[in-house]
Amino acid sequence: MDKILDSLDTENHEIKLNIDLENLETSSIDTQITTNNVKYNLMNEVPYFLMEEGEASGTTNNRNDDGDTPSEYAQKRGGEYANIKGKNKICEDCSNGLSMVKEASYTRLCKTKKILTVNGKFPGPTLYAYKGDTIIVNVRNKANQNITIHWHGVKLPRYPWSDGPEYVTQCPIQPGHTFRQKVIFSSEEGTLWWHAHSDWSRATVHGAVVVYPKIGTGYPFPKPDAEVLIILGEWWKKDVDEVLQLMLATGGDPNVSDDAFTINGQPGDFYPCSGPERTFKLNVDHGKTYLFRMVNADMNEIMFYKIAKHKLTVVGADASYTKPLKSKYVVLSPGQTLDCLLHANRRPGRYYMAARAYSSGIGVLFDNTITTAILQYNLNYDPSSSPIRPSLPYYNDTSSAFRFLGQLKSLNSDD
Ligand SMILES: [Cu+2]
Repeated sequence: MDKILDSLDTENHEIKLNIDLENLETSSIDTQITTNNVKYNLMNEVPYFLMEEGEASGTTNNRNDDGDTPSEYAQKRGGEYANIKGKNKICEDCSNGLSMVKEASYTRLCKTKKILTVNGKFPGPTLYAYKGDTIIVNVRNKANQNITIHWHGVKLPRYPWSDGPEYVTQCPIQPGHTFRQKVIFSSEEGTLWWHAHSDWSRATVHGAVVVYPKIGTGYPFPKPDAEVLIILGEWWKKDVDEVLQLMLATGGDPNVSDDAFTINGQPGDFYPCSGPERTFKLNVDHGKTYLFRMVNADMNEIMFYKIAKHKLTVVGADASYTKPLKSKYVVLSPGQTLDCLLHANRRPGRYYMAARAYSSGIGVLFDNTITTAILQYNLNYDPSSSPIRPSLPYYNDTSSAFRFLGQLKSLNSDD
């Protein structure tokens, strides 16, 4: 059995975790979570990399204004650091420390197929860190194809050796092999994502990265009551490799027939052969504020996203804070992330959130369908009622797309 060790070094502000790539239907994984204070000597691991002491890694001399080390501060905050370790458990049933047997395959739109995943999850597991953390990730490739894992939007200052793009910053990880990589979170704060960076494998091999403010600091907005991941993705009925090969052979656009967009892995209520069990549902409490951590993990499409009767206030993009921007809809380019605040202050009930592609190219094929999920107020809705629908911008509404994008401003900008 394969063993996965995940440990947290609070003194050195490091998290270590393993992720396994696997083809569903074929693998079982044991996961063990331990906490210990193993000290990693990064300089020994990467002998050709020169880093000035304390720089970028965020692992040394890291004290807040009160003089606390991260672990001291974490104790004051009720073990918040321990919680983040718990969040990084990338097993489904870790109650015994050693557990998790993965089963089978994914079914969407009445078709079952094997997909490449990390730990059998689609979307993949979320990686949590604090700004300044250094994370060690062991990737074991149990698939039958080469793979790399890329840390999208992580600057990795002066450390490009494990950034992911195949044959650019690293060789691919071959089937059966393991690659140990270091991810340095220096100035990023907010939401990012990780994904495979070999051909189209990222279509299913991806997940969110959440970077919290450095311990001792906070958000530049009132702390939300809770946070929610919203990952926009796609479901291809064909094997994604087939889609890619066909596209390359014809020189045209990817075949988009019968496919779907997804919200957190689910197409929603309006696709043929989809329905309530294939719809992501978000329960909210009236009066609370939620931080939506949004990722557009689509291969190619810019997406409009909107929640019926609710506005979103954008407060960050690509792990940088923005000036607050209140909008009835948001636009995310492929690969982009947004942090948005949602105030659950509308009449209690059920509301659709929906996303569709923006496409203005004449003659360009694209998937002109709408994916949906449901926002519903706890204890205040009739589960049989039909949610209120939002009116999304039309697919070729260039002015709406650019109006939104043009209004995004850095928190530090003058205007
Ligand atoms: Cu990327």
